[in-house]
Amino acid sequence: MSKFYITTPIYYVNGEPHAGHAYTNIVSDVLARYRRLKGDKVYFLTGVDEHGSNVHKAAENAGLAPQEYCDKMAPTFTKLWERLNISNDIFLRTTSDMHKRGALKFLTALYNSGDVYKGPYEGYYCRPCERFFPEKELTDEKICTIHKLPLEWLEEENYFFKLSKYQDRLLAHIHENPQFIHPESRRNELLSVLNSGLEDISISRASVSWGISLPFDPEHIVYVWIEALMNYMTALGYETDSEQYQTFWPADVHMMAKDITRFHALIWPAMLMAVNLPLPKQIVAHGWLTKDGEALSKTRGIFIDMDTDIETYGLDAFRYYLMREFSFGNDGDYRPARLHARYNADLANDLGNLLNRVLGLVNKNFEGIPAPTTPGEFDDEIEAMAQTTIDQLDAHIQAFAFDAALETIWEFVRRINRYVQQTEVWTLAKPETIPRMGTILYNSLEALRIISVLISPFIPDTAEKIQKQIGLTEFDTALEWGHLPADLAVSRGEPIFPRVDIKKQKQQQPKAEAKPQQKKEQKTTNLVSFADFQKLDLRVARILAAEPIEGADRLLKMQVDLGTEKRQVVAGIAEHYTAEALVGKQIIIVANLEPATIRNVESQGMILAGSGDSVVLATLEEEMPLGTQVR
Ligand code: ME8
Repeated sequence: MSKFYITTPIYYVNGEPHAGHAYTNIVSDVLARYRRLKGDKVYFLTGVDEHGSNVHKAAENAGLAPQEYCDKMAPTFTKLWERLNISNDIFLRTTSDMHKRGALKFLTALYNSGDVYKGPYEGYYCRPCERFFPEKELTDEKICTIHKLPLEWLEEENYFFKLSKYQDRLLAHIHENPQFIHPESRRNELLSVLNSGLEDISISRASVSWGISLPFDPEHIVYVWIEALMNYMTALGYETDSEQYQTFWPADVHMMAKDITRFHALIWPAMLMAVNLPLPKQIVAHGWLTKDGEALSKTRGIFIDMDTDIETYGLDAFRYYLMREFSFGNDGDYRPARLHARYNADLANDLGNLLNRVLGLVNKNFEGIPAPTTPGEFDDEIEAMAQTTIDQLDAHIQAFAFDAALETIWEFVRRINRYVQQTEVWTLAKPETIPRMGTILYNSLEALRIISVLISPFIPDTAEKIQKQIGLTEFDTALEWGHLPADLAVSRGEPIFPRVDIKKQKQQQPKAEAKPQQKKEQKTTNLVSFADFQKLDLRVARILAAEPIEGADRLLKMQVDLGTEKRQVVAGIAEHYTAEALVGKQIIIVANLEPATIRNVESQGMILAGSGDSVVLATLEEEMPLGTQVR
């Protein structure tokens, strides 16, 4: 069994946590849960950073003493982690005794290393960042590039850490350990910082009163960032050299957003080098979660209303959306309309309906789960695909490619939907074919059981609901085909992803692109002649490729094959289908509609779909050759 120690940043308590913090903790939770699933011994740390002038100021603004203020704020974080089903093993507060004692031990060791000296310091300081801006980062306006607030001029006597001394060792470490900083873009950025030269950094503040005094000079308070980094060790019981500390240090993953990689990948390792302790194995940075292209910010008041979305769609849909839609490492804009689309397409349609359909057929035709007695077409392929899905998922998670990981699982979900379709299992309830029907249903349920295990790190509640409905009383994590016992009494419960109240959802959506006026009542008095109807050229076509249109949440651009020619069409179905789910589908197209330009994209035809509260594409009952006329 290997160990896995994963940490999130400890967040400042100068404001309540927001969706950006939620993203970091959900990503870390997925990794922690995945490693537990694989049998690793996991320790998962999150916490709060309670010292420094930043927090002190917030306490003053709130009219509270700093400790009182921190005691009030810390629960806003723990409550959110509970609400988001975060499986952290510890919640560290930097005002705790355990942390303070550990920090003093570390600071003493740092001082004893001989790499700490006293000197004057002056420069421009950003209070929300809690850092001085080096000369080369200063703009003419002397404004913080992150918080867009004016920098303050500070002059004081400080203690310094000889960071510059570690430049070569840091460079060598990063070169020798290519995985040390992830992703590549951040690694390159930090290499260029290193190559341009490191300056020594101040590690104390004489002007700050809220924090931990230096053990070697109580007049000075340790700089909040230096103190905060030590939390990764103090949380394990470093001060007593505990068994926990012996087992889990060094950390396997320090997870964070790209704003604070310098502290973690340069300063923290240099501090550890100075005191001769092992370095964390990997510094992993994700991008910004943005709203309308802007970074969320407590200081600037830019928020995402995650409460409403979780209330509307459920926690698992929110977790799924964040992990599926954002490409880890890059910035991603949060859009409720995309969450809606993912909910309908991936969760309710692909997964929810599959479970419901298979359980419905089992209930109707069998007493409990049928035994797989009668192998047939596609069975081997399904079983093999279960294994490739497991393997590919592992590779994607190792690479922090959570979107690809989920897409891999969903390819399998969609394959099982096709399996049910191709075998026309619902037609097999006759005496001579019922054993085959039972086998197909068994295989579908076994696939769903394996899917439930694979999705459990991402959407743990849903995974449990699926297994309960299949009839398992304890969560079965086995990733071997055939583990599902026959004869289990299935219980087809409530749909796992029920229909969402669309009106409620609509209220939150940004104004959609202008839609042609829809007539409320379609009276049949509006008759057309048969000759008029015959003017329409309706054809069977297949979707070859689909992609979203930049800046239009509801639209998808598709390439379709009509047998004799290929066309591009635009359709307003992005809230109901994802691009991936559409590829390969047979649809019906109005082939002789005048071309139209929608959002600067030419559309050469129209796709037919049922359109009410939800939108469902029209298809033929069975596949037919492309280009077949529909009358
Ligand atoms: O920096 N998108 O605390 P902090 C994604 N106390 N992630 C975001 C985000 C966004 N828009 N906004 C914040 C500190 N985050 C220090 C850390 S650690 C030893 C000390 C997340 O409250 C992301 O993880 O400013 C980012 O790195 C962190 O919050 C910064 O949190």
